[in-house]
Amino acid sequence: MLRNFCTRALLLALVNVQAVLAARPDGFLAYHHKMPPDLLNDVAQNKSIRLIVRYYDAAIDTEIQGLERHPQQDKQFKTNVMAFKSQRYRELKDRATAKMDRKRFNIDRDYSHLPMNVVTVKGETGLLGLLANPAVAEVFRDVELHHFLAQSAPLIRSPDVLSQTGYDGSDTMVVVLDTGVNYTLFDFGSCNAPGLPSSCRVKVAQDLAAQDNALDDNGHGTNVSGIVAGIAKGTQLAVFDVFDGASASSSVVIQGINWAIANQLTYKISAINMSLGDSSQNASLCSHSFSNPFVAPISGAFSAGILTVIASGNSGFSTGLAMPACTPQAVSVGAVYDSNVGGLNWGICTDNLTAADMVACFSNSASYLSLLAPGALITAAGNTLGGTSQAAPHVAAAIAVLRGARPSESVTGTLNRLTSTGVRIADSRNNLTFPRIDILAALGSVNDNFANDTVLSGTTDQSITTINAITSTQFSTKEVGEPNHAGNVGGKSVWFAWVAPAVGNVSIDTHGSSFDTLLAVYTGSSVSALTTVASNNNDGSANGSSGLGFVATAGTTYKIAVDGFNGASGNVVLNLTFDTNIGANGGSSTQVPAMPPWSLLVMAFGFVGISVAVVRHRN
Ligand SMILES: [Ca+2]
Ligand SMILES: [Ca+2]
Ligand SMILES: [Ca+2]
Ligand SMILES: [Ca+2]
Repeated sequence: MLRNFCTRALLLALVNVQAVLAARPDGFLAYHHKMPPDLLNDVAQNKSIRLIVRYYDAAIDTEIQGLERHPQQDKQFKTNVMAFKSQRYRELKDRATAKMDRKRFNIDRDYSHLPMNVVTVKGETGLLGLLANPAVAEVFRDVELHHFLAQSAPLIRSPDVLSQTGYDGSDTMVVVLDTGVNYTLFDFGSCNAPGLPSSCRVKVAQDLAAQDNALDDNGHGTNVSGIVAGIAKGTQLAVFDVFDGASASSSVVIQGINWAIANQLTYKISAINMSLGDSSQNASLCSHSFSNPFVAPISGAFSAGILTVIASGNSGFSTGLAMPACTPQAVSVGAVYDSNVGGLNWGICTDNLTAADMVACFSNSASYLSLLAPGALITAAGNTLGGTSQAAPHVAAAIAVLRGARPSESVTGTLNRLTSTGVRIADSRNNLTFPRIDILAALGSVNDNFANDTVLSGTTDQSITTINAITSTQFSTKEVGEPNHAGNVGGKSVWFAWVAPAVGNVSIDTHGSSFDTLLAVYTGSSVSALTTVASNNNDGSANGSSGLGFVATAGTTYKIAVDGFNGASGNVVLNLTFDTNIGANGGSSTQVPAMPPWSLLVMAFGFVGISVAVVRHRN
């Protein structure tokens, strides 16, 4: 009996905190799952508090999910779905807030495309009235965020890995939520106003926080925007000043995310960049924390086709990311040095030595960190800064480039490109490895489709020209109507085109490729109506490589397909040798008419470290 009593006493002690809550006449216990545990302190003595509120209705959620899974996803359909969602969220919020006691409840801010708004409630009664509303799913404090450490330092170049590709993020937009942007700078098109002149890269620039009458009163946003503009030289920008001095309210930042969702279809927004956060250390994804109001907004952006890129934070944590980088579906980004910049003291930590691809000591890391990118030291728009703030916009720009190249790819597919092709970098602090973005590798084989073939051309030197192209077939596909190359079903083809400059012997092989290849050469202008010139699966060389030869006709365009046996994929090495010795003149190389020295241009964007080589014979 006594023992039983002791056990019950212990249990009572353990539940003491809840018991106190339960004992309250106002019955907050029933709603503890909707609010941060210590929120009651904020409304003591009838104080007012501003809260971000998320509303939920299961029936609306089911309706929306059904529409988002609908097979028809053209622009008109997406526009209709977006309008429908906005309308349903409007109805949900109107219904819920109509019942509120206006003396204790005020709506401060609304988000047109999220099931959320920002309200002020007064005292325990006001808070309880809000929580008791069945449509209210949870409430968050409107926490203040800051932009991450920025340090001026001597100049290093801003890496521009896109200089050799045609893809620059054209026909996309990146939304930057920061301290604003000085769009009058040359980097943005020397604009007079957003979108003026029409070449101005910044199409939208607004203060969402209190108007400070400055384009950028800090310089942080201009640097971050400049990195995006410099890496994705074709993308447009919408830059919102979400900072009031040195801090940004979550509710204002969410306003920027809402704008991106509402305008995704208008501007083809591919990414949101948030080089901001708090100082918290989150060892795992912060999906169920009353301290993170960004879960629903970032999820909303994701389903609208927008990736939200967030700096991991500069606290030097090796086992945790800041909020909101910790949010599920956020693309969190840590920083590496882009070169040896000597020793650097960051205040919070010191790197005595630095080197390219070394993780910076300030860069927050955790097992779930998405990506690494250059973040120290980056000069952009006339300002040199270092931090995860500078790493994030490299990723936002990379996303713009990838989405510009493949606008209809899923955002999951785009992210997978970056994570699966990135260079693996070890973080010596926690012995974890993370992918450092490699935009060229992530672009994959841009010559996947027949219509996008990579044109091979080269300098001929007397009679023999050899061209080597390297590309990756990792993300390639087989098109409708595409023939089986060399008699095998394949599945991941890439296409090259080559115009024979004269009559001659052509030898093509895939020697050196990393997988069992199929090779076929065709003439014709449609993937479903091709005439086979030659094809081969295995020519007896290593790894199931392929090789073939034929006599080329002057001026004919040959379409060359490389696929993988039974859908295998990897890095393709394509070697083409053209010999005019058997040509019309029929004589030796010295009798071939001199040809103009065409400059070699192999537009093979597919794989990092593309090598293009002309082997000159018979000089
Ligand atoms: Ca401003
Ligand atoms: Ca401001
Ligand atoms: Ca293909
Ligand atoms: Ca083969």
